[in-house]
Amino acid sequence: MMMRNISIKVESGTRITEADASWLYRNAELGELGRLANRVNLRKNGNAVFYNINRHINPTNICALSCKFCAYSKKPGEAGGYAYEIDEMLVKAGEAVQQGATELHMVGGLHPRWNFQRYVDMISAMHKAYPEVHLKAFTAVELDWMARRAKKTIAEVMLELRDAGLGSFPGGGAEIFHAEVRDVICDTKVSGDQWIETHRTAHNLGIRSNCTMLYGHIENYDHRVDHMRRLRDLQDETGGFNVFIPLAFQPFQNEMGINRYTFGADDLRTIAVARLYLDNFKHIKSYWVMLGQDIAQLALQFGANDLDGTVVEEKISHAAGGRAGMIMTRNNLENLIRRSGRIPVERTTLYSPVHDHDLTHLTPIKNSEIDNQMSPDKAASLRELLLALENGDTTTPSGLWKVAMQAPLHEVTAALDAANHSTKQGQTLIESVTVKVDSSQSVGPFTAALRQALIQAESHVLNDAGHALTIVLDASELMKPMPMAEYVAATKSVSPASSIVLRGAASILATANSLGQKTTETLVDLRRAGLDVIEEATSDKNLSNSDKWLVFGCAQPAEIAVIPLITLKSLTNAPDWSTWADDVTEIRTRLATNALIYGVAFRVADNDLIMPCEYMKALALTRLALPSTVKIWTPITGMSVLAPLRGLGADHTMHPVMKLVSAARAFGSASLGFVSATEHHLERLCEDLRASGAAPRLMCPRQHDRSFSSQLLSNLSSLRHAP
Ligand code: V47
Ligand code: SF4
Repeated sequence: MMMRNISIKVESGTRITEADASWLYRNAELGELGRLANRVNLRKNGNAVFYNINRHINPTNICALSCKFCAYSKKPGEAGGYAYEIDEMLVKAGEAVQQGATELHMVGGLHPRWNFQRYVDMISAMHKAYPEVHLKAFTAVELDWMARRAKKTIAEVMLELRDAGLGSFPGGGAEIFHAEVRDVICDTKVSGDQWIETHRTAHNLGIRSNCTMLYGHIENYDHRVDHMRRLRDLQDETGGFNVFIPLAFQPFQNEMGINRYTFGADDLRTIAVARLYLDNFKHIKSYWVMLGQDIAQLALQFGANDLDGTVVEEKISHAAGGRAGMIMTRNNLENLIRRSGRIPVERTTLYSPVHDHDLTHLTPIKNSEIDNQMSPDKAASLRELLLALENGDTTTPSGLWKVAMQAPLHEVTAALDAANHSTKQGQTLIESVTVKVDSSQSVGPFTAALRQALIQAESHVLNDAGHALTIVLDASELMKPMPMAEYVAATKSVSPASSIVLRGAASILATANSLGQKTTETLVDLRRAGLDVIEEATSDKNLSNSDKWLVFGCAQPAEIAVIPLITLKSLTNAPDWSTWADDVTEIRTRLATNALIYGVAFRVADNDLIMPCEYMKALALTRLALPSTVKIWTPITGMSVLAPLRGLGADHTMHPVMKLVSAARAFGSASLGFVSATEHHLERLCEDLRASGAAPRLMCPRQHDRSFSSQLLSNLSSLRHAP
């Protein structure tokens, strides 16, 4: 009801209130919120997404203040401190101009020995050398510092800098305005009111500026909304802000004891709420440096219309653990934008297209993207297909292919929400914790290694959990001529309560062939030895479809469950939607006759270039196209391919891929599948899942014959959630 009321307000151009924004933050379904924000953005900015060619130059990291969140600053004399000479800055600026930069972004610490003239000289030298480049420099905090040192008013300082060649002010130093937070994280900085007053002064002098909000530390949603309210009020008064930039907190080396990145779901929510609440702002920036490229791209579907620039040398977030890389090329930026279905437009600092012909792309979209981009006939046929999917009707591979190729992401999520799948956004299942054993050694050492692995898994993850984890054996590694059943039996004897999974259908077929057996006979033997599940391996993609389904088909009478895999591969510039559509259709058909399809795993092919937007669309469509009775697993490893954020959280910060995992819930992901006991730091993973608003719940394959010990059950109670 509340969402409906807010939607009606937004659609009719009525302002939403602080209470509405706060409600959206706390209660809105992410998919629905994103759709609304996306519509508002399309209406304001059309299909174009801005980027710019710029370079950051941070003149010094030596700073008189000690903000608690800042990993960048150094005290005078402290190791690692630096202060560039103006000549050094000119060299950097020259390189940037060579590479086509239209903007230099300069902010830094409050150097105790720099007087105001130094800043004026800096701007003046840069402007004289490169008059065509826009100089966006100095935060309200630095301006206050200069004014106090020079005993001038802020307005005087601003005018002198402008006369020297400064173009506009960036949005830094805003952090969170509310005193409850500001007094804790940066009590010596200018107050929220002073920050606002400084930007008011700039706007009144005709100098435009940006504004930011640092979120994801100790603030709550009300503090964020209060922050945005003050910005909206000033924008009403002056209209002088170019853009709003939410800055996701980077959690290293701070004095606040926070070691968690913001979750993707929170990043996207923040972009969307900002787009809806800040109705008097034309632009919302998805700042890739803080968000990571993956979430930054998704944010373009949640209300953002600007990716910022090439950046080149960014020190503030990287000192604090930012993992996004420092440089982005024009090609990268354009690719991220194009592959999210938008049109890249290079902009100036003040948001005009650099090339006149790009103006034509900036046409607002009044109705839906479908209506805007297709003939009425095509749009009607696409709608019909989406409706069929929503109703659970069978769809042909070519129908699926067409939807995947043509439907914008949000049309798919709308159908997914309407289909009302049993998948609850709040829940993330872990389909059992797994132990993997090197099965390429002979049975004796293998058994010893298995014991060791179980002991380690227990101590590492589940304490005294009892031997009831899932054990995954890589079928392709088992010794030749393959006494597979022997290994399964050995595994069962070491750990009778565990579920045993063989990964790799091809090797099972090869075993049957080498033993001169029928596939069914081999599978019956394996079942007798204790095998519970066959999981398709990535390497099974070399197997023909009929051979694969021969193995899976024979598994059913042997009472072995199967987990087929859908791998999203890429063609030159897009996912291979055709193969994906064939795979989904095949599984859908098989589901009608095979009751032992335990789940369907969905992942991106290793080393393949699939974009987060494409992954989410494929996930939502896969969920839509398969009956809700079958679970879809989105393994962490299958998602980490997307993000350049590699590594498995071994440093005990948040699992880097968790940014995507939390966002994927809005696109139909409810299960991570098997999670490896050693690789994934299970306790931290569960803690992160909970912090991201999900309730992790541990499942076990073959529930009907699982025999968890009471010890295990009590140890796992913290992972459990009432169904
Ligand atoms: O004010 C400091 C933030 C800001 C961390 O105007 C941190 O176009 C995250 O304002 N994690 C400076 N953020 C950067 C800034 C900016 C960046 C890009 C574009 C524009 C623009 C402005 O960086 C500071 C502070 O809020 N910051 N430490 C941190 N650990
Ligand atoms: Fe200094 Fe800025 Fe860091 Fe605060 S955030 S300590 S003012 S460099």
